[in-house]
Amino acid sequence: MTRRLHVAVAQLGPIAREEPRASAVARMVAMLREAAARGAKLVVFPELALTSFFPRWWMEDAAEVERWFEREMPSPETRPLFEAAAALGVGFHLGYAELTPEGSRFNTAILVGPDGAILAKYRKIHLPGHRCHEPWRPFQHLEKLYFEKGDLGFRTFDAFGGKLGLCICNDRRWPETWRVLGLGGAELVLLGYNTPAHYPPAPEHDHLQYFHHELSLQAGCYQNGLWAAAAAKAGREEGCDLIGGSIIVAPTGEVVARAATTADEVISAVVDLDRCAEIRRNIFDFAQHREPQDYAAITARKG
Ligand code: CDT
Repeated sequence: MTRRLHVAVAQLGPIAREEPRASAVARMVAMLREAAARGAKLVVFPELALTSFFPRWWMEDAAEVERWFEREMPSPETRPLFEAAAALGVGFHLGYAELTPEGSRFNTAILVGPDGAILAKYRKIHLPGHRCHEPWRPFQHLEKLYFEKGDLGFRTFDAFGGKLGLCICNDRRWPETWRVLGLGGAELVLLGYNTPAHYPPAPEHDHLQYFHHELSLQAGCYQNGLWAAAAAKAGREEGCDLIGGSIIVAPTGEVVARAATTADEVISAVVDLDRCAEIRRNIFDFAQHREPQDYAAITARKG
């Protein structure tokens, strides 16, 4: 008896600066239907999936910044996604900019069950980029300015017949993310990303963007014996190229599904959660082989 979960990743093509949330939601509902028609039970949407990737713009007016954030979830604009998913009996993962009642701003992801109820929430911990306007850049990356560091930790959740973990974009590059989720027993990690193809501080690495993305995912999965499903916001968005490459990766580190475009695209795979044991009972049997007394530097110091 294996635990099989049909997972889809719904990659989004670019979202224009003035594109209303209702349009992005309609695109996501169309992909939700396609995924459900294939038999998927869980659909992964990208990071900040409701709008253009706004941290690329320096904005001084607080009201201009706030318009990118969600005060409630679901909201009148996002409710159609929740209703369509519940009608189809499909769960989903959604990234969005969250403004809390206390006024905190987070880069957030939620996991929604097949009945439309929010099961889990994660707030991005590794915020990349910078805090100040850097006009020399062709575009900004102001996540450190517009978001606070997430305050929910890397938790794991019992859902969809397994143990799920969430992280967001830059988190995927950090082995600590994967290890903490792995130690929490995660069998499937869901994540969304917006990764520019051009990295202004080190443009000599531009040609490696897809490689570093897959390298991070494959290493995280293999070294922790878990699955991952990663959804891109991709394509030329307001003059900025975002990589595609949405993938589903097995606990062996093998890519089992990969997007072929940088547009709206659904990929899917049947994920056997019991395959995590192939790795976890062998090469990375944590209980047998980890030596945490020699890892103190990881939490004792930052850099
Ligand atoms: N969204 C996000 O975290 N993007 C970063 C871009 C590189 S750092 C400016 C990433 O790690 O993909």
